[in-house]
Amino acid sequence: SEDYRAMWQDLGVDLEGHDALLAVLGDAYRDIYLAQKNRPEAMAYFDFVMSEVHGLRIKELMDEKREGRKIIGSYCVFVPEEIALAANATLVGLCSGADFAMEEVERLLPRNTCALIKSSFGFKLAKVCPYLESADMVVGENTCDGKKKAYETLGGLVDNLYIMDLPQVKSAQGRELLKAEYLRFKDAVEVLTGVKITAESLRDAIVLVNKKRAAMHRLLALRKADPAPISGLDSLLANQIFFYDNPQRFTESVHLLCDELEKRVAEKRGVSAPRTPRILISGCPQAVPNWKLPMIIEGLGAVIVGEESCVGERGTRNLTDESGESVAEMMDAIVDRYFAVDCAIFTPNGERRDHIREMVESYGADGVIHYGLQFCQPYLMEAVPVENSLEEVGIPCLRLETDYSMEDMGQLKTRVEAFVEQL
Ligand code: BJ8
Repeated sequence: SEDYRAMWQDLGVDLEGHDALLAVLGDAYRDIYLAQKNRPEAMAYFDFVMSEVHGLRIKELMDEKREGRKIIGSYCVFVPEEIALAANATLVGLCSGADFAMEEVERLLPRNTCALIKSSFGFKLAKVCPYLESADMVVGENTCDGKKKAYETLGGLVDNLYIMDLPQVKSAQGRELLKAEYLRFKDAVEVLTGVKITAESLRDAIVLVNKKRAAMHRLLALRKADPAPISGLDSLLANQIFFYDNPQRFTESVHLLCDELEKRVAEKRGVSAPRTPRILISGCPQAVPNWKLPMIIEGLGAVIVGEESCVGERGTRNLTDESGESVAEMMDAIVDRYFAVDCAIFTPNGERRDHIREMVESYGADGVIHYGLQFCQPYLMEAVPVENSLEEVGIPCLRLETDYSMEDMGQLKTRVEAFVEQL
């Protein structure tokens, strides 16, 4: 609408590039999502959110800003939403799931940089992400080498970039570092918003985010059923929208979806026939609108029953303890909760292999497809030990390496097809 165009323009969004992005996004959504069969009716809410991804949700954020709230953008699940919420800020995930302005990007970053990092630069350089443009603070975290070095350059493009250091080892010293960084982040957010976090506001925030995660846990549990009541594509969409929707409304919508899925499970109705080959995806995050791999897998007649990913169960697995009474106690609980995230930037990272095996078992997966983005050292390096650990328990694993382009579609299809046939 005209109102949205004016809003985007006020934000400094490049309207022409943005039109092009929305057109591609709309087409992809129609071809990949709306073309699916047997979708739950409650997915209508998520379709609506996607159709308004740069419209209504941005308008809501602008309304929040007018009321004095601040918007914080994040690229990683290590940035605690609880701290932002408790200080009267809204946290949004900055998605980075599509190639954009690649020529300009490659003038700043080496060609052999992962697609996710390139994408985050592309959205900034082309000024096509209203979330990024509306953010009062953008948090970059020292995770993989690619991201931490890229943020040095991004600092020259984003004037409110805040860098959070992260440990690499799950030791007592590692935990101390994470705690110090979360306390420093809390101070920075309080300065940004001018609102001091209290025990009450922090508890409310912890409860709110826990509810959002618990709703996702309910969704995940329903996917254990055979036939699976929901496609991997639709579940991935919920996991993606998790990062930028209004938390309360998102939680309610996931529960409505689960109510419907519960009925499906009771009636043994699924998105596909019983005993359809069940796949667990494991690896790099799949940010909006990166739907390439699930589109291929489910297009070949398999069903994805879980995502071992930050846009998935690695991101939502644990709840934060709600019993702390002081801000200090609750900050400790937050540190404990996030310190358990088994990202491949940690060494050693055996928990991730254990989690993958647990997930295979609980979701009844027949095989694992390891999704590695090209040039992503942490996940590509871990792919081999992941495969070996699955081999020990007789679970086949297909290691894929890809990017956001569509050039390898044919090759990927051939490999996934051969893999699915052997299951
Ligand atoms: S907690 S997975 S969201 S860092 S794909 S940019 S690792 S080269 S995204 Fe991540 Fe946080 Fe970890 Fe999760 Fe680097 Fe690999 Fe690119 Fe990656």
